[in-house]
Amino acid sequence: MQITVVTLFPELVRAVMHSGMPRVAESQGAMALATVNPRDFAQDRHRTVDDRPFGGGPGMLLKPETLAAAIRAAKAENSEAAVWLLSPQGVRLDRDLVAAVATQPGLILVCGRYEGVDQRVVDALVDQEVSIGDYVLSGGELGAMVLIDAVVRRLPGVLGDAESVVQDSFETARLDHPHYTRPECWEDRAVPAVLLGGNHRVIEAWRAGQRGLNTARHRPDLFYGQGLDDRARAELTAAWAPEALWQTNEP
Ligand code: 9D3
Repeated sequence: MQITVVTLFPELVRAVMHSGMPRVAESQGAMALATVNPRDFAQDRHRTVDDRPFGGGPGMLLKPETLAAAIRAAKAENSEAAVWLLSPQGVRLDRDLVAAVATQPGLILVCGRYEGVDQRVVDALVDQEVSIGDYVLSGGELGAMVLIDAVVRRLPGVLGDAESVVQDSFETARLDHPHYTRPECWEDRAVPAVLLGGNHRVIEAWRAGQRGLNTARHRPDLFYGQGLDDRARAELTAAWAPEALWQTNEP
């Protein structure tokens, strides 16, 4: 997937994106990241990219000419990509949106700064506005990085087997089960005995039950989304009556 970020702070985007999972994805050829800086399209000797809003009010806006030139340059090198503007008034980013965009050949992410962008550029060149949540950020860059990190994890072949399992539980709308490492007893707190037994079928049933409980408690919207379905019932059974599972001692 080709991702082009239109930003006044390309070094910020590159620093974060060229580490961790996005770097793995780039080295595998699953993702290619480029940046386009509106400042490179400024005409005057001060390389101006912002201007005051018509009608008054606080703050500055990104000028239409330089922002549009940058978006058009991004489209020229990433021709199959939709143009998304990171903006507080966009649709909320969620796992469905991440999953949908992960199947696309390309994506252009436009980062606003200051008070925002000239509306005519949005009308002319932006396909969709996307927000990462109801809080105020200083600009779109952190939103773009959140989106890229989430999308990269969904690209085929980027994650190893171990992490794909975690991805599965997320994909199927469950929170994680609790995790424990050595020592078996730490400050009078014991690791759940089921994890020490080595019966992997039972351990997986216990973990599924814990994921169900965790989800029911912290995200009832996810757990009860389609009512109390068969899967939720099975998880609750595993969580509340584990001894029924422990007695089936097949390895
Ligand atoms: C305090 C300024 N606000 C006046 C009511 C408007 C405003 C303008 C620009 C608020 C935030 C921003 C910059 N934010 C983003 O570009 C942004 C963002 C966000 O603020 N929250 C959640 N997701 C996103 S994605 C891009």
